[in-house]
Amino acid sequence: MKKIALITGATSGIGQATAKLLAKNDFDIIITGRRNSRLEQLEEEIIKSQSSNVYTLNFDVRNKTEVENAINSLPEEWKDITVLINNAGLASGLAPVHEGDYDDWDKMVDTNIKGLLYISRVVSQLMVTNKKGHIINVSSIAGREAYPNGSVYCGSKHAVEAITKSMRLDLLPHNIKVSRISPGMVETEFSLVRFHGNAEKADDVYKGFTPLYAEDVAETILFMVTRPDHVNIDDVLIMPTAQGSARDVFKGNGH
Ligand code: NDP
Ligand code: 8X3
Repeated sequence: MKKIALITGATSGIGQATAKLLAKNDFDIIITGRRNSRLEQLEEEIIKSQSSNVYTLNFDVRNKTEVENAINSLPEEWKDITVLINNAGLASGLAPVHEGDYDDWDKMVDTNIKGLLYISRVVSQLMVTNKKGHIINVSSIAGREAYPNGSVYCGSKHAVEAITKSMRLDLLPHNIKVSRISPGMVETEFSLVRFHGNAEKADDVYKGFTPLYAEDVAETILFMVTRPDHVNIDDVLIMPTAQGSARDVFKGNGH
């Protein structure tokens, strides 16, 4: 077996691009997500075009029993996970706090914070036993800054930033690297999910400038996971050229 990378949320966007790129670069990969047909499609595509092995786990990161059962069900040779990319996440809704939707809030907190913790708990335990590993948490510019109507999403990503810093210290004695990558606007299914499937609203978000693409983030993740053993890239903030802060996007030079 080659080095094994587990990517959460590999059915779309950043996770899917990262799975493909790591498979192209000598990793065996474990792909996860809720939409099983997409996982099957991705597995088939990678196996056809790469020499990498792929293992598929279909679960919801919000359900800690599903998370535990999924990881425990891995064949022994697949439990030697070298890299964990905690990517699964979402924004649901965009509303001021006094009009926020409780279901949206639960989804974001349960996925972005609790889901990330559940999977980290189980996989980091395996890494501690193996005395090696690398965990990359996908945060966001929303983890560094707050913007109107984004209190819960921004709060969840601020939590990811803090959790990452503590994880780094917890896992320091165990030879396990911990990093975060915080992208600005990336054109994926993110806005479609945020606007509850409204494609017109989602498309508008990326009009008039060139956003990041999932592949831009994947390439940076590849760089992070291929540094020598003694190097940990702690913290990456990656933005579109046209975006200077969470709220400052210059429209006019792009597509
Ligand atoms: P996408 O919507 O394209 O992908 C999100 C992925 O997360 C999907 O594969 C989805 O899979 C998975 N996911 C969501 N909820 C769950 C769940 N409960 N259990 C398992 N998997 C889940 O968005 P992105 O690729 O953009 O998002 C990836 C990460 O990047 C997120 O954490 C997001 O917050 C972060 N991010 C995104 C930015 C952007 O502008 N796009 C900027 C900064 C950070 P499925 O639905 O099949 O379960
Ligand atoms: C996703 C990007 O614009 O909502 O994290 O902060 S944004």
